[in-house]
Amino acid sequence: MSTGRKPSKNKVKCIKTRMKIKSIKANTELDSRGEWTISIRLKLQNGVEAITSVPQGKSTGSYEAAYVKPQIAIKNIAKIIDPALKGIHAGNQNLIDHAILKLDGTQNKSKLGANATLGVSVAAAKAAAISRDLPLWKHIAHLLGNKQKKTEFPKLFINVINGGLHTKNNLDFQEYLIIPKSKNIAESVKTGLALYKNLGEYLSKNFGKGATGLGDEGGFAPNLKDNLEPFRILSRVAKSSHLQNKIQFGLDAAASNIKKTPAQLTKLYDELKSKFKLHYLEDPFAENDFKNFTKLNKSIGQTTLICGDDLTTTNVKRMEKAHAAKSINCIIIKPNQIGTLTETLAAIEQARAWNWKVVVSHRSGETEDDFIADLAYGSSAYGLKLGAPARGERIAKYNRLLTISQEN
Ligand code: 2PG
Ligand code: MG
Repeated sequence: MSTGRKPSKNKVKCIKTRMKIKSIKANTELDSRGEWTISIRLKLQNGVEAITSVPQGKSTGSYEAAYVKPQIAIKNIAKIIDPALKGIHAGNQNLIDHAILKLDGTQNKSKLGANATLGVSVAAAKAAAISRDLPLWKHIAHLLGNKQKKTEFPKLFINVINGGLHTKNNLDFQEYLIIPKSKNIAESVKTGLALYKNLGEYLSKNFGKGATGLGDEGGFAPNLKDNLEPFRILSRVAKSSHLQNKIQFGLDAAASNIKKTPAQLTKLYDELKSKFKLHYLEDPFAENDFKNFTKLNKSIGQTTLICGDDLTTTNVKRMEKAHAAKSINCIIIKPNQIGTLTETLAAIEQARAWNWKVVVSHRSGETEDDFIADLAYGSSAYGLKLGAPARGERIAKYNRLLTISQEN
């Protein structure tokens, strides 16, 4: 999805000075699961317009900001947000987001809906970037006070085998990830693609054509003999593809949705760690189990990233709890878990101050909006979790990163 209409160079100066919000309208559209979500069209007085659309999770944490039904979000934007934000300068993200917070007035955006607030917040950033004639990632870097011209590309966290709530197979764990080692984006994409394609061949040859059906995030969704079998298969395929030195393995257990005890889970993680050198482990325990996160972080956190998603929900208050307990060394950032860009950037800054690795993430119900690619690159995130290189809504993020690499 494009970020909107781009002005010709000679109009840029005038456009920069007339960045006030003129109108904000929302509409329904479908996400990648065929469920209704919303898209937002924000216009500035200078004629620039930006469009954004909002993703939706399935394995959502209970501490995430609340969505409201699409029709209610649309009404809230028309009746409450649009009249209040008219005339505000789109470059003043802080002012916009604080105005939104004040209009909402709840702890978790339950009045306006985090789908409404995030859509407006991101659309304002997009419109400001267009007006400033900057790529969105650079505008985001400026919002973070980071003025350097070049930043590093995030590592790709590619979900190649799906389980849990994202499909209907027998795997308890939600996401089996490969992480190409390179930060050169074209090389990482090539490595990811090669492994994903060879994995498809392997599954179809060994388990029949039915094994190559896809889950919500584009990874294959076969029934396999146990929860560790995907890594045995991935190791074999990586070896036969001569990619074993070019990738690392990761897992999003999404353990809030798994009926296993912490002791059973810990046993599996120990095996994963020793047999497959697990580099990354997200939500290894349920969303309130800070204690077991802490134990695991203490035992393997030196060499494995122990990452909070449902545990922390991009929310600084939850992050403070995790920090005090030393539960994690890495955090998932999902803008829609908190509901404004300003709060998302605050979470990133806080994580960085604690030396946690930052992994920006998509949702399982995505749209073609490629905003998270700019967010990951503009904030110099360690990683971007973006699903398999299949299906348009995931490919949009890969392609945006490839485009950004040309903008440098
Ligand atoms: C997760 C996400 C994205 P969902 O758990 O990390 O991969 O899934 O959007 O369903 O919460
Ligand atoms: Mg997760």
